[in-house]
Amino acid sequence: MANRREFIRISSLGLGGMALAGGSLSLVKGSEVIESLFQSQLSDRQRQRVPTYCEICFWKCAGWVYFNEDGKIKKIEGNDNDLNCNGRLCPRGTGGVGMYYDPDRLKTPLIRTEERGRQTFREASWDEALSYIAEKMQKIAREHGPECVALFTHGSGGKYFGDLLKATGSTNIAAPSFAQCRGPREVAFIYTFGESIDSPENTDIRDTRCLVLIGSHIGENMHNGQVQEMSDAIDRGATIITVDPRYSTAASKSKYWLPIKPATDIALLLAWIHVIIFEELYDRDYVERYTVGFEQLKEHVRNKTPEWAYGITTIKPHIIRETAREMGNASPAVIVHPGRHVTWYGDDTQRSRSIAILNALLGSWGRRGGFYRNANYELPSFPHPEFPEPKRTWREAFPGKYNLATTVLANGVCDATIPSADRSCNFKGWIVCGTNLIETLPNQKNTIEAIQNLELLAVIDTMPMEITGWADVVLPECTYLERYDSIRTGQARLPQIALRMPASEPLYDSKPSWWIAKELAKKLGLQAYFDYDTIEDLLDWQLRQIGSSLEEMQRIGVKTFERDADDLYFADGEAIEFNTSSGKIELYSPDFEAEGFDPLPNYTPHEEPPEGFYRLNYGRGPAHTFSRTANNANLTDIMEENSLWVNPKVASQWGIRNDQYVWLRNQDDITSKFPIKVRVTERIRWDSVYMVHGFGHDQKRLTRCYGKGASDTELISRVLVDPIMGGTGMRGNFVTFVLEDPAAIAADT
Ligand SMILES: Nc1nc2c(c(=O)[nH]1)N[C@H]1C(S)=C(S)[C@@H](COP(=O)(O)OP(=O)(O)OC[C@H]3O[C@@H](n4cnc5c(=O)[nH]c(N)nc54)[C@H](O)[C@@H]3O)O[C@H]1N2
Ligand SMILES: Nc1nc2c(c(=O)[nH]1)N[C@H]1C(S)=C(S)[C@@H](COP(=O)(O)OP(=O)(O)OC[C@H]3O[C@@H](n4cnc5c(=O)[nH]c(N)nc54)[C@H](O)[C@@H]3O)O[C@H]1N2
Ligand code: SF4
Ligand SMILES: [Mo]
Repeated sequence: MANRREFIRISSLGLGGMALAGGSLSLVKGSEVIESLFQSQLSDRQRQRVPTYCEICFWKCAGWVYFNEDGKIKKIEGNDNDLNCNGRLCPRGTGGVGMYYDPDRLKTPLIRTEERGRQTFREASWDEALSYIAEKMQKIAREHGPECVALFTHGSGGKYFGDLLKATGSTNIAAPSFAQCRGPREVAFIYTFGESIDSPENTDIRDTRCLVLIGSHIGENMHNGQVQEMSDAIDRGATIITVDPRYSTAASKSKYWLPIKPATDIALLLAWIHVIIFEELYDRDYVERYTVGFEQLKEHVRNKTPEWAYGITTIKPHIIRETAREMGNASPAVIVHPGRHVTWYGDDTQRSRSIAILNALLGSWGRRGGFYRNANYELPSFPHPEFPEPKRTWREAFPGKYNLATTVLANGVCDATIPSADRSCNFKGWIVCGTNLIETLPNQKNTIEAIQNLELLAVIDTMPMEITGWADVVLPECTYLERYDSIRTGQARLPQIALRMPASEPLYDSKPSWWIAKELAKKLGLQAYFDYDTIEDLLDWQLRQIGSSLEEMQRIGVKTFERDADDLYFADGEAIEFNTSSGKIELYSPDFEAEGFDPLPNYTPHEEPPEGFYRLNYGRGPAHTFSRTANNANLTDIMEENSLWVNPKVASQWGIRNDQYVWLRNQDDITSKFPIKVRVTERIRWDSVYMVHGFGHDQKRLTRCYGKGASDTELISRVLVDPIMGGTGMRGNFVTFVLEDPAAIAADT
């Protein structure tokens, strides 16, 4: 145990840790050597291994599940042939087994017996629970129209519920991975390069000479292949430039750390563009061949000098110039990383546009060491009747707004659930699969008000998370280790597919999403859309269309195909038609202009923390994924609670000691439910405090994580909505310290 703890503690220091993670996995492999001496004594089950891909985060690394002597799940290791992980899982992926063995799991279907918000349920059979949902869905469809039911989903199972919803006549399928996460960058890149970034990102970090991170804290953000490539790039001498108000793990590996004043990144980006244009550091040939709008851009940034940006960002002019030259010298093998969770200040699409423009000037899109061209791989869909045309969509709730959003807004559906006189239709039913909306959407009061107006809230989850406490019906899904799911397709340097299959029968009375959706479809008379007996039939049919089979994939786990052509990068002088209005890379965006938005990004100041308050900054911890791992024994073992990073200057002003517990109160007078332990550190600026997201759970049935640490979400009551695509900027909240237990103070008065 000490060893494992040690390795993950060190690996939490980040990149160097990745190598250690490899080391520790070879420790595990060492024990296999001993095991192999006893091969003859191994049971058949022990000799087998079963392919899976990880569901602990959305990088979806492919791996193998191994078994104990008694045939029970023992461990998961990476699949050597997998492009997302190269045979090594991150600590969370290795710890995924803890999700399967968690005794707090949801075990049977549940139907509410008391008011919403409390875990007061009675057990129900699947038949009863599904009939309950089907009847409510039919009632809503009759009285308001089927499009008044929405699906919120994050993760694999959502696919099947998505098909079910479309079959009913609703396309209102929302995911927090858009408007709470990467939406602004996708829209920015679509309107610059004609393509979104998507996941895994097509950043060619492996071959880069200069990587610029604007807040992306790779190393704490543990997206596996990306961390490995960054670690390799550092070993090969690539320059890392990190812009972050916090001394992140990535900052500690960087040649330049720019401790920017929060919320001012656009000013820095414009100054970089200024230097790159006026010092002629840009890729002239690339810009002439592929872009439009250069002259307008040049005029736009003429006065955006490093001296101008210094006053805003606090980054010294010579550092801005030096770092711009580093980028110019590395061009085109340079990446200004587009980030991932980019919903920060409400002008996020414009910040992401500045990043896209900078990459275009440096000629990095489509170039080795910049952004490679994805090989996308899709499987044919199983034949089904055409989905009915929906009569209305979520967009009608927001006439004239967010026209550039490419996915349904989770917060939009939430807002449109709260009755309002000027809306023709409100949402009446939510199906929620694999997203803990209470902790995921900002402004909890709003989320709860929306839920209180629902006629149906059905939640499919593996754990009794906060969202299940508000449900009318809770359906227990089995974990990813106990089920088949869709074949993993997606994008990478080479086309590749991966299989997930059950390593165990589902424990308790839990079921996989595909089964739940199919059974619900039967109750709704929509079985024609799920015209296969088992998921094995479906997967085998799909795999045979591409010359593989379920049997083959069970044996090999991942299958890699050739690229159609040798086109990972643009060839020299290649004629490229970009999927934008002009067919070129649009430095100046006429589409933004047509929608009434700045065609070139501008910096606008944001509100500063009031006296005695600090900006609430949050991010990822390497050992956890949001709240989904909060109760996982293997991972709580490594990190049990989050802490609050406080600058020593601030700590001494307040007389706060290291390890002292404090409560936080925000600008709207919301106080954290639980106290959080202070970590006094120079690694955070004096104007901000920082915590890892995913803690402070208030559900007592989560016995391991109940009350551990504080929730950032409950303090994010102010939302800065991006007018371009509706993303929810969450970093405009300010907190102050409460040193005495607020409950005790309240009891006293
Ligand atoms: N271990 C682990 N890894 C994960 C996840 C996880 O849950 N756990 N989640 C995955 C997902 S879904 C996502 S979207 C990504 C998110 O990961 P990223 O996209 O890399 O990170 P962000 O959350 O955008 O940014 C967090 C960083 O931004 C800094 N920051 C805050 N304010 C500012 C500012 O004004 N300017 C600048 N320049 N920086 C600022 C913070 O100090 C922090 O270091 O991580 C992925 N990887
Ligand atoms: N305050 C704040 N809010 C944020 C963020 C933040 O950093 N701070 N980050 C934002 C970002 S980048 C993202 S991507 C989103 C992530 O948002 P979510 O995906 O909602 O994140 P989780 O909190 O992990 O919730 C996952 C839920 O899925 C359940 N689950 C896990 N595995 C399974 C499964 O196999 N089947 C089913 N049915 N359920 C399962 C878990 O128990 C949990 O309830 O949050 C966004 N919201
Ligand atoms: S990065 Fe880690 S948690 Fe995410 S899929 Fe890969 S192994 Fe799983
Ligand atoms: Mo995300």
